[in-house]
Amino acid sequence: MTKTYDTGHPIWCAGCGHFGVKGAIQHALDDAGVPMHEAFVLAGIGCSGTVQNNIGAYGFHAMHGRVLPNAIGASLANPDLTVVAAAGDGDGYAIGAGHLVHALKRNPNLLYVVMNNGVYGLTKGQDSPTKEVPLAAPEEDPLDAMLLGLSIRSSTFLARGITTRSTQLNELMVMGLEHARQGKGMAFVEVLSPCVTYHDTYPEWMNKIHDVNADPGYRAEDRGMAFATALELVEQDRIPIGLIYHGKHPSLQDEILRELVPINALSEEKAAETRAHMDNVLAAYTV
Ligand SMILES: Cc1ncc(C[n+]2csc(CCOP(=O)(O)OP(=O)(O)O)c2C)c(N)n1
Ligand code: SF4
Repeated sequence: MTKTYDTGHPIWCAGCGHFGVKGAIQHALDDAGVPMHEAFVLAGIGCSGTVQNNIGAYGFHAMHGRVLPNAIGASLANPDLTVVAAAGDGDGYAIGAGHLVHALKRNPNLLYVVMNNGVYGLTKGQDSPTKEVPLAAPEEDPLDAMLLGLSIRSSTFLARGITTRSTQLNELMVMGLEHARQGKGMAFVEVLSPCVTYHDTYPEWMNKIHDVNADPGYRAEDRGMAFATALELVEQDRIPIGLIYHGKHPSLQDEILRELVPINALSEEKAAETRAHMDNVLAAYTV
């Protein structure tokens, strides 16, 4: 017997950017025609961490900062799943920063969406690594995750959108999902998604964004050009948005599964083995 649950209503404050991110992820899944039972959306902890409750897909609530290892495991275990991982900037760029670096290095086939609002929304507005002028350390420069991604040579898809430009955001999300589904590796899409309650950056960010794809001569496949352009913009206190980089590198699945027998957790034999093992583990705790 199976039961299908309706998606729940978001718990976010009215005006929160995360509504736009949820819409863009759902749009990309719909555009690609992914049936609900073949889509898996995982999220970390934070206001951003509830997004999977509101999307028509399997959902998983990972530990704070740990959504990427869970998502990579799922995509390796069941290559038929379309895997989307989502996190906040606190989740993804502070406690989860190490996982981001290594995921970009390994290039797994999944879409990773970070909802950047410059603060820890759920815990009431503390500085995150992307806060422009951190209250606790005003001399620190904010992290720019696109520059970080560009510095890792096996990154293959780096894009940034903003919730106020929904057409562009939808296009980036569709392209990112396609990249992952076609086995080209990890699509990393950061979305500027303001927290209207603790750090309302709508006016400021609308003045600072610069769409690199509108620049004549900008080539997203040229890592050097992407890096020089993004760095120059960041140094001018601007925020580069658009498809920043799109390149090629073997994916983690190419590397791991090329010579090994695929680890398919769905095979009957494997499932029976895993069930027997879990029964033994549980039996050990039974008094
Ligand atoms: C291991 C661990 N450390 C800290 C926390 C507390 N915590 C919950 S949400 C959160 C930050 C959320 O901020 P962000 O990831 O930016 O998402 P947002 O709420 O802004 O969407 C923190 C620090 C936690 N739940 N688990
Ligand atoms: S606290 Fe901020 S991030 Fe959280 S739901 Fe409200 S506006 Fe969104």
